Amino acid sequence: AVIASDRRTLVVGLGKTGLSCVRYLTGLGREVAVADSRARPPGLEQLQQQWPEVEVRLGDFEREWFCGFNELVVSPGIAISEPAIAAAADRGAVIRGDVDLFAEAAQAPIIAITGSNGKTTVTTLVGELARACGVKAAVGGNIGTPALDLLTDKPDVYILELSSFQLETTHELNAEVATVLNVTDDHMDRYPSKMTYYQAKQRIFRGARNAVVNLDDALSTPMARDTLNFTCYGFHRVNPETFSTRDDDQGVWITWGLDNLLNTRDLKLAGLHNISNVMAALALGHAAGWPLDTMVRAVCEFRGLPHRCEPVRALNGVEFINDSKGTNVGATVAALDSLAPGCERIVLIAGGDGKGADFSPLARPVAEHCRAAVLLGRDADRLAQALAGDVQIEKADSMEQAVALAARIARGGDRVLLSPACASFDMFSGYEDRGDRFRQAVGGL
Ligand code: UMA
Ligand code: ADP
Repeated sequence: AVIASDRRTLVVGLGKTGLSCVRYLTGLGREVAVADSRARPPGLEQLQQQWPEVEVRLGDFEREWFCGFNELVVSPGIAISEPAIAAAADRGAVIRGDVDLFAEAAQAPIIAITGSNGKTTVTTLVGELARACGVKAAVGGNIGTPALDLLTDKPDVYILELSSFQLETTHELNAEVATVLNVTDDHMDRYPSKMTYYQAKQRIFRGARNAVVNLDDALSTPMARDTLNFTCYGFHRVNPETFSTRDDDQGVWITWGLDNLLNTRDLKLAGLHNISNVMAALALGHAAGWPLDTMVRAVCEFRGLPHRCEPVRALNGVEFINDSKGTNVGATVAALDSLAPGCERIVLIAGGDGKGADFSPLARPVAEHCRAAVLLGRDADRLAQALAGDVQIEKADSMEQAVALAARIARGGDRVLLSPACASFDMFSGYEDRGDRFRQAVGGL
């Protein structure tokens, strides 16, 4: 490796993450420079006000300049395969992310959660369990607050939601408890293969002491398991030291070993996938050493989050459900399979930016559960191709039109489900905006 001349750290990206890195590094007395490919990145004004001495270069990344640094801290929204970053790495520069800096500095145990779906729900729920157990928790990461901004909280425990992008640039997380909830395709526009996406997620186990393993998804198991303790969960796998479920004449129970912990009708969350999320949260809390009885009481209070299989309105016997956060194929498959048992048929509203995904896994649940699919957004045609022959298909140009069409098609006892299997950025400012527009349209019926 060549020793580069610039002693500063180059912070690449000036979103929430970039700003948190500047704040943290300058707080340590380190010098930084910033690059962002956008002409007007979101944190620019704040940077110029608070740290006027920091050099910022905007627009196309400059290869030569990047190669002058020994350390690059790269935001999750930027691929490390970007030519200027790859060139700096080839010259011997260390490429890391905000979570790597965080892991080095954290003084309290870390509970780390990744997976293709359910991350935000499980992370929020584990935060609630901590609170109920009297444990002071700092909750952040991909869920919203950048990890480095949690350091000043001085908590008893950190609870982090981590994306594959954040894990790619993390060398050793050293989590007390780590989990990969599940792996189905996502972000195929950023990964050359399923394998590289899976490997990024597996990095969460580096240096971990305890792993929480989903027995229903083989890809949840750590690849390197030498020194790890396991806590397992999964449907219908009643055995010692495992969170599971059991059916009897009173319904479905969540169990620990041979004991019934709670009846799922006492949960305020809907859907089978949420029973899986509850088991995951209990397993994480258990691995962290928190008392089961307190956690059981707290999971029964948890109401879930907006835009995730959220009931919006019942009208003429039709229930409208907002699952705008269903942004990949696996999420929509789970939402359909989870919500179908409670209704006659589902009218699905889907479509948007598919991020390069293969839509074919949707064909089976759509054929089984749907009366019709109303499609919108950039990948509506590709989606229609994947579903062709299995179901009535309609196209819409706007959310208002999609909702009106779906309402016309639905019959009493049906559910109208917005679960797009796609990102929203082709038509909306984000999944919240998309879900809000759905709510408004439903309210206006
Ligand atoms: N960007 C550029 N040029 C740059 C830098 C960024 O075009 O030089 C673009 C990126 O392509 C992206 C956007 O700017 O479209 C934001 O990227 P960023 O890295 O600046 O993002 P932050 O604002 O720092 O927010 C990030 C996470 N965003 C991403 O991973 C894209 C947030 O997750 C996270 O909450 C935040 O850090 C705090 O940790 C959001 C997300 O969408 C919710 N995550 C993806 C997901 O959940 O599917 C992974
Ligand atoms: P993430 O943060 O990983 O995107 P969320 O908790 O926000 O996950 O849930 C997003 C969507 O993923 C939900 O609206 C639902 O459709 C689906 N989902 C949630 N939990 C699971 C799960 N355990 N397995 C499969 N799909 C899930």
